[in-house]
Amino acid sequence: MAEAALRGDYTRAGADYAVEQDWAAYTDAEHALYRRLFERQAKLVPHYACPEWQAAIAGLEGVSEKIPHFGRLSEKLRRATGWEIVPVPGLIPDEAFFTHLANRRFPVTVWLRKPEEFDYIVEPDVFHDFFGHVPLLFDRTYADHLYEYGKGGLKAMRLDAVKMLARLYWYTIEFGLTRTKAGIRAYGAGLLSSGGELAYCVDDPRPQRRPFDLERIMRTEYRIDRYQDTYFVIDSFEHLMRETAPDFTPIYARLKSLPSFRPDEK
Ligand code: HBI
Ligand code: FE
Repeated sequence: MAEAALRGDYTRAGADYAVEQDWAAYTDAEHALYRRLFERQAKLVPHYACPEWQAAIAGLEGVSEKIPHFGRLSEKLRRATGWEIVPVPGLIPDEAFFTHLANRRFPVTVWLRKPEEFDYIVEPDVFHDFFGHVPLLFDRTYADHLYEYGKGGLKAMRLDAVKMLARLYWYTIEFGLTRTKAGIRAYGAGLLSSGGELAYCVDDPRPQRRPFDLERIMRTEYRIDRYQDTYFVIDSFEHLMRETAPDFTPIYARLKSLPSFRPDEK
């Protein structure tokens, strides 16, 4: 991980890359920017977020006015699904990331974007990580999948297959869509926290929406700097859990020698 290119303060991070959140250090201006981000998404999520995300955010008080206090959130989260939040300076190396997930800890970045990054940010900040990822950790099936994903990540490192597994994370946890009784909805954190892509991923006719297909996902490249050309749609978190239950070792072995697909490939 080229930490030099990252903006967070890694100097006080522990071996597991955990830092203190230092909630008192957030300024009123930062809380106000966070509130504006929250208010923008609050208009969109009733129409585009999956029901599980909506149910979870409704149960979290005080998270719309100020940057959430991770310690208080973790107390609630532990009681719900046994997960907790680990404050981190930003992106952390794969092994640390997978190890946290495999111990039911979700890394949440402690810093907030700058006002000029209101519409787009490259690295995940506290708004992306909290608003996009944390509510679904209150859903038992989703949380169990992420726990399995973390253990699978450590195994993928041993098998030199992290690139394929990272695509699974990208097309589910970050940019996944799900069927619901009311139609297709977003559950991916990159979608839920995005001012523009949240409506685009459901409404726009340009991107293709493919049924969840593990091997296709593992072979499909992705771009981090633009809206997705392809979304994969699960039927439910139980469906995602079932589809990713098998041992990936033989799949990695088979896919390793096959060409990948461009993000927009039909
Ligand atoms: N670190 N803080 C943080 N958040 C992530 O989502 C993250 C990471 N490090 C590695 C990583 N994601 C990817 O390698 C995985 O998605 C595979
Ligand atoms: Fe994310």
